[in-house]
Amino acid sequence: MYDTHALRAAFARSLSAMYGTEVPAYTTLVEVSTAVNSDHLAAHPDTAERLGRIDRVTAERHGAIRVGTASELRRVAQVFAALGMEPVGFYDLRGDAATSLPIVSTAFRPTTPEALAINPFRVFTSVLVTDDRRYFDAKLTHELDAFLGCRELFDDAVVELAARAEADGGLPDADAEEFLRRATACFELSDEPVDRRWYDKLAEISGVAADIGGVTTTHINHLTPRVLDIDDLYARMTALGITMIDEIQGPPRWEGPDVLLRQTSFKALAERRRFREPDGSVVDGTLSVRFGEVEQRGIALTRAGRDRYDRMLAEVDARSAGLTPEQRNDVKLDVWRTHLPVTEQGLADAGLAYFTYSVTPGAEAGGGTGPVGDTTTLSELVASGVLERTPIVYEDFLPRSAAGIFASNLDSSGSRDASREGSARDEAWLAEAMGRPVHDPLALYAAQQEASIEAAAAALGTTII
Ligand code: OOG
Ligand code: NI
Repeated sequence: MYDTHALRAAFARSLSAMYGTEVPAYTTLVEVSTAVNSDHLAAHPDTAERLGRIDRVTAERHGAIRVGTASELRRVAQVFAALGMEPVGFYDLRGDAATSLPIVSTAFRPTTPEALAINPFRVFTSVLVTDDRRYFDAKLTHELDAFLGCRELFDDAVVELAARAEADGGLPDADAEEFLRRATACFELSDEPVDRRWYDKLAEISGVAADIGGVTTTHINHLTPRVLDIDDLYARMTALGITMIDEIQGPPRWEGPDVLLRQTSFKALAERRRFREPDGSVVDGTLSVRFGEVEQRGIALTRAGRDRYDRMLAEVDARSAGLTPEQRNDVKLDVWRTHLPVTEQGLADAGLAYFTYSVTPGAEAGGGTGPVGDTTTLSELVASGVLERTPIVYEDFLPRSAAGIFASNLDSSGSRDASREGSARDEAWLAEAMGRPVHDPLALYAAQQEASIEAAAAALGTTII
């Protein structure tokens, strides 16, 4: 029997093995990431595992996939449900000029600390907005919907096995292996010829639209390992002659705590694909849509922390127009030092980040930490050594970083007519399409923090404010 968590871990391994054969540079990236992590642990044994144990971090991956319709989304949600991965968060990447892609997205991931600890595999999943008039006119919407309506990304057998796995909390060995094999195959790059005229027509509007709606199958777009030191990773990949995008997205490297997410990527080499030409002949060609990405994760921010982060980004933008990536990084650093507390305690006291709290072993035994009053504050209990504070890791994505990763890896940025109306898509649309609720990521972190405080208060017999 494979339970849900074993299925998820096995699926992540299976996808990783498949992707390694398809994109050899991914294997290099995983090797370098593993070396960065073990060297970082050796150099900083006391602090390296503050944001995750080395075995979790080194096995950790996120993937990205893109689908075309609500019904494809519903089916892929069923596949992920079999793996204990639920939709978390709504991302609208059509937004402003900085995030202008005809898609909306969610992330499928485990939602409990226990499941995340076993295997945190997550997949950023985007769905094309085929009727957004800023990108597609009515005729093209019609053509796209007709094309997408004829294809089947996830066959009935895989969806049925997934539904059984979800209902039963796992599958017997033979069924599990069949499910894993079939589910992995759904994400392989297809050898079906690509209709050149149709693909190019969409690519003129948007590379993402072509990647999603220009072909009859889907594929895993990238698989991202996690590192403990992304600057070191960047330097090592560059030294190997692999050209990375020109900056690390998200927060800068600085002396304070890592928050949210830092990501960078390299463009994959062109991959061989077959094309069907307008005259019907099939010829070899290439497409380069898949790439390598790597990330370093930091502490989850509260609503207030996230608002501050967004204002900081806006300040960085305002101050760094026309600057080089190095100069932009200096601006970021200055903004960080001005606006963000430089310690975990500072973040906690200002209510900017999420933490869990646990009673220290000494305090539990009643040993020497002094009396705990009827009512105490969290910071007092931490300062007096009664409680230990541990950061909650950010398990989600950042729209700006995602858009930056998309944009820097597309052959063409495409075109968008901002004067036209977009079409309505929101979290409720997403939930309705999938027939499943979409979790609010901040609510998940807040509940985890709250539960730890309640448990600590009960153990100490005090009220914590
Ligand atoms: C998804 C891009 C977003 C990330 O890590 O922010 C993403 C895609 O390329 O389909 O994966
Ligand atoms: Ni990614």
